[in-house]
Amino acid sequence: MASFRTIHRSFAEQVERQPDKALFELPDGRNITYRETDRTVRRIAARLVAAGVVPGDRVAMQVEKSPEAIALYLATLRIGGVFLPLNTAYTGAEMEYFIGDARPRVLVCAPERLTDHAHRTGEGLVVETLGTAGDGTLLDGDEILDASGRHEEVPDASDRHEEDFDASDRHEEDFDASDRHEEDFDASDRHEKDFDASADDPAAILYTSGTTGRSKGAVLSHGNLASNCRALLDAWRFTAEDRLIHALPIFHVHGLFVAANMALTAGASLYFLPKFDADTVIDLLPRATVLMGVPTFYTRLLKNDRLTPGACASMRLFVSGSAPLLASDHASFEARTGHAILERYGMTETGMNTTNPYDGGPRKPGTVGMPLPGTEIRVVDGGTGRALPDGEVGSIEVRGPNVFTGYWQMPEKTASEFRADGFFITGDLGRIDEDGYLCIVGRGKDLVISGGYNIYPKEIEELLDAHPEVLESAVIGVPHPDFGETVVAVVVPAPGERPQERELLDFLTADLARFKHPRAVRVVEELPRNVMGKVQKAELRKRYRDLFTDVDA
Ligand code: MCA
Ligand code: AMP
Repeated sequence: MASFRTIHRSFAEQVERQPDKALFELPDGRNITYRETDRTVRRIAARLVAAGVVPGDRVAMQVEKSPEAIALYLATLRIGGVFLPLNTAYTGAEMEYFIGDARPRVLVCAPERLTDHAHRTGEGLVVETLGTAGDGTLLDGDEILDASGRHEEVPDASDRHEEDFDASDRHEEDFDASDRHEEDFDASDRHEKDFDASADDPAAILYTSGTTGRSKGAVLSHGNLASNCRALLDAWRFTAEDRLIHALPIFHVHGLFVAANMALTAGASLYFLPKFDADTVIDLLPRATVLMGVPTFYTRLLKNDRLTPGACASMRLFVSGSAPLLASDHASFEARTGHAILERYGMTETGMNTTNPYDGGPRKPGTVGMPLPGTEIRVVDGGTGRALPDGEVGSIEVRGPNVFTGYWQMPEKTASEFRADGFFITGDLGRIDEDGYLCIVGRGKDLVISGGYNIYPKEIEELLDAHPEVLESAVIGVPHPDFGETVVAVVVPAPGERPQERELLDFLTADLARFKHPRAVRVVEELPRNVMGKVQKAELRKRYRDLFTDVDA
């Protein structure tokens, strides 16, 4: 395999190239430069090394969005750690599972949540804190660096490697994850100081429920992140001149491995917002060039009268993904602003797979475009794996340097989600249209996507079924004007019981992040089933599809 350049090394190059450029522009008016960010990266890296992190160790983070949280990500990569970001909405029970499964060496939590996690310290785990005001134990003691701002155990940004990636000799096969290396990762014979990842080394674990059951950690390699970022930079013509409005959370692929990675490696600037707010975004549009968001961003922007062509004068690109963008929103947005939103398709396990064209072709509403260079997409008969002719609906499968290395400590599950020829079975259903564009028409997997967050019905059903007044339940997604889809629970009472909606929702609180809570509970006598006894969720979705159509988003 030819050489490649990791995300952290590309960032380091930007530090050298333009140290005084603002990387982060914050709502309070503060700017943080590339050089300042690099210093924070080194500080945190030194602290992680002091906590005992060696290559391959997981570093988990559940903190609010901040520039320091991005520095923590880069620091983890720089010392060979495996970054594990967790949704800030996860509750105690959910955190228990992730920490038990991933066994991180370090957990970084918000200072105010230290007491929730303090008891974990000791069993091979160090708990650190990181706040949003430059506070937290992770940033304690600048003296951890020497007078020149360095630490002997932390590789310096400017350490150059022979094997640096040269864009001019890049080939698709450069990133073939299946093509293993002599120098394959071996934690025992690595010294942190020398750490420079090879393409197959793990860089991050992101939890996703995949098609069924408990959350699984998708292990993404340095090659996955770097190759996908490179492909997107090229596809979307993203450069150091760009000023990106970053309003996404940084614990998912979209906000971290698409938006942040692209800016950090291109040498661009980020308007770094703690969360999405339509007015704030519209205030920033006249100074920005790119926005990346989930469809809910666009639905909400369209409701705002201040969204005008003038407000978008400096913008060159609006990107949507993580959930289907309504064709009607696409059309309204173009009519209002003159910009055709560019829709793309990705997954936690694969990063980005396809994109509508930046130029050279129309951005077609209701489609997710064509495969990124180096990535192959096919539509097959889900049962037999036989390729289907264009136009026919089938199972979407993907192969390429972007596809993850496997689920954390689940070799059998990993094997079952791949075909023998290396294609990954996405669980999405689609067809290729007459122009070669992929259209996603549904999901084979039982999944609800609410405001870009994935919610797995099974997780909620298992909790509801454990309620003493519930015999069984079925959880479905129904259309919602703001979130795209929202969760409805359909419940059959245990004999003689009459469970109340409020009581059932309260029952979920300790175990389930708020965004996963059903927005409605319906109590029924029985669930519709087919002859095989399988619950007919399609029938339930039909029955309740109008529950939220009149809700004012
Ligand atoms: C917040 N709430 C939600 C959601 N977000 N409920 C359902 N679905 C949601 N997405 C709940 C909160 O718990 C709270 O409940 C209430 O709504 C308001 O919370 P708030 O924080 O104010 O919500 P918001 O700011 O309005 O957030 C909505 C949002 C946000 C902007 C759409 O959810 C968001 O940024 N989503 C992006 C998710 C994302 O990055 N997905 C990418 C995954 P209560 O008031 O009852 O307590 S990566 C991926 O999918 C792949 C790889 C890909 O292709 O990108
Ligand atoms: P996640 O598991 O969070 O990575 O979510 C990935 C899933 O989001 C995909 O398998 C799709 O079902 C869905 N998804 C992502 N982007 C799009 C899109 N542009 N249109 C429709 N569905 C999408």
